[in-house]
Amino acid sequence: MAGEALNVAVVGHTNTGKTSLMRTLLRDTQFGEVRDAPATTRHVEAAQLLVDDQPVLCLYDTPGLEDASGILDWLELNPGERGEGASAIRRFLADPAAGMRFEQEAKVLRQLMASDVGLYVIDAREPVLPKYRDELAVLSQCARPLLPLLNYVSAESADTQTWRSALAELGLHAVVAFDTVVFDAAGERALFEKLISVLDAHREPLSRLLALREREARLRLETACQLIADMLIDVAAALVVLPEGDGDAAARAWQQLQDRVREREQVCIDRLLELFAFGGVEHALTRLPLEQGRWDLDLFTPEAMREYGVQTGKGLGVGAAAGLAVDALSAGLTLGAGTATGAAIGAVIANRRGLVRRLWHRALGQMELRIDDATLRVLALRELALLKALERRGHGAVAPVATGQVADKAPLERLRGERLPADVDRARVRPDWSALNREVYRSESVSRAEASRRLGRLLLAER
Ligand SMILES: Nc1nc2c(ncn2[C@@H]2O[C@H](COP(=O)(O)OP(=O)(O)OP(=O)(O)O)[C@@H](O)[C@H]2O)c(=O)[nH]1
Ligand SMILES: [Mg+2]
Repeated sequence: MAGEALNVAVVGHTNTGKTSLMRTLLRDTQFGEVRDAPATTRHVEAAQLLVDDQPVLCLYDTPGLEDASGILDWLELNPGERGEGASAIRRFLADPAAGMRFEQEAKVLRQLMASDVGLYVIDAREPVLPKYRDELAVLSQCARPLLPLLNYVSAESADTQTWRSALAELGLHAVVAFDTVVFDAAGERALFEKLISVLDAHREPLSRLLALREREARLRLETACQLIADMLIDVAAALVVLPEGDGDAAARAWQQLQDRVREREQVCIDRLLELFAFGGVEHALTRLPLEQGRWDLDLFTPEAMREYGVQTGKGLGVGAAAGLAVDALSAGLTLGAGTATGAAIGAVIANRRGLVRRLWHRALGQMELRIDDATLRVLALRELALLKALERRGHGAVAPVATGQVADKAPLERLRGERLPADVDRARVRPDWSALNREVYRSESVSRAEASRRLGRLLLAER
C-alpha cells in the first residue's frame, strides 16, 4: 500500500490536554511534557503510528493558542480581498508580527496548514468562552478540516452538550468525546472513524491501524491474565518443609515465605505495568496483607486425594493405604505423626511420589508451611483489579496507578466463593510447580504449563 501517512495537527487552547492526548494515542507516557500550566509545549513535535513498519498516522503536538483574538484583530486591520480564505492566514504568517508577538500561534497555524486535518482539543469543563470561538474562527480560515475533540469528558463539570451545540452553530458537527486520562477503547475507535469519514482516502490504512489496535488490546489482556495465573500457581504451590517443634525456625521460615510471595507479586505487577506500557510509572498499591500461612499439612483434601488417584466420597481408593487415608478423612481426623500409620501408607503407595514425601515429612516429625486460600484470593482479586485499572488508564494520566476497587458486580464469584479454581487447588499438591520452591521447581513441567494456561483462560473469562 505504502501511500502517505495522514498528517494530523493537534491544536487548541493552552492547557487543554493536547500533549496528554498525544501520549494516550501513542501509548507513550514519556512523550513531550505535560504540566498543569499554560504554555508547557513550546515547539511542534511529531510522532508516528505505524502498521507493518509503515507510518499510517503522523501526529503533531503544537503549542497552545493564547491570543487568537489578537490574530483576528490583525486580520481586520489588514483586510485582503473579499472571501480570500486561507491566503489571509498566509499573509499573516508572512508578516513580521507573526514572528514576534504571535510566535506561538504562528507555529500552530503553519503546522495546521501543512497537515491534512486538525484535531481541536477542548477542555469540556470550560464554558464556551469568546476566546474559544476566536480560536475556531482563526483555525477555520486555514482551510483544513477541523475535528473538535472534547477532552475531560469524564469530569463531573464537563458540559459536552453545550459544547456540541456551540460547535454545531459553527458548522462543526463531527465531534469526538474523549478523555486522555480515562482510556476508552470505544472513544478511540470513534476518533479514528471520524478521521476516516473526513478523509476517505485514508480509510484503508486507518482501518488497518484500528484492527491492529484491537488485536493488540486482546493479546494484552490474554497475556495479562496469563501473567496473573502464573503468579497464582507459583504461590499456591509454594511450600516450606521444616522440623516440627522449633518455633523460631518456623517463624523465620514463614517470614521468608512471605517475602518470596511478596516479591513474586511484585514481579507480576511490574510485568503487568510493562505490558501496558506503564513501566516505570509510579504506583500506589498497598502491601499484601499476608495474614497467616497455612500451617501444617493439608493432605486430606479432596484435591490431594484426586491428585493421587483417590476417589473421595465413595471411600474407594487405589489400594488399602489410600482407603485408609479416605477413612481418616471421612472420620474427620488428621493423620497424626504416628510412625506406624505413616510408614504403612508410605510403603503401600510408594509410587505416588508427592504423597509419600508428605507422609514422610509427617512421619519424620516435619511440618509444611504454605500460603492460605484467603491470601490467594486476595492476590487474584487485586491483580485483576490492577488489570482493570490499567485497561482504563490513558497514557496521558499522571496520577499514580491505583489498584482500584473491584466492582461488586464483577463476575468473580468463583474466586470469592468457597472453592478456588481447580488448577489453584491442583497446584497445592505440586511443589514442583512453584518457582518459589527453587530446589524442586521444574520449569519445563507440561502439566504446570497446562494448568497455568487453563487458569489464565478462566481469569480472562471471569475477570
Ligand atoms: N483529569 C484529566 N486531566 C487531564 C486530561 N487531559 C489533560 N489533563 C491534565 O491537564 C493538564 C494539561 O495537560 P497538557 O497535556 O500539558 O496540556 P496541553 O494542551 O498540552 O498544554 P500546553 O502544551 O501548555 O498548551 C495536565 O495537568 C494534564 O494532566 C483529561 O482528559 N482528564
Ligand atoms: Mg502541550
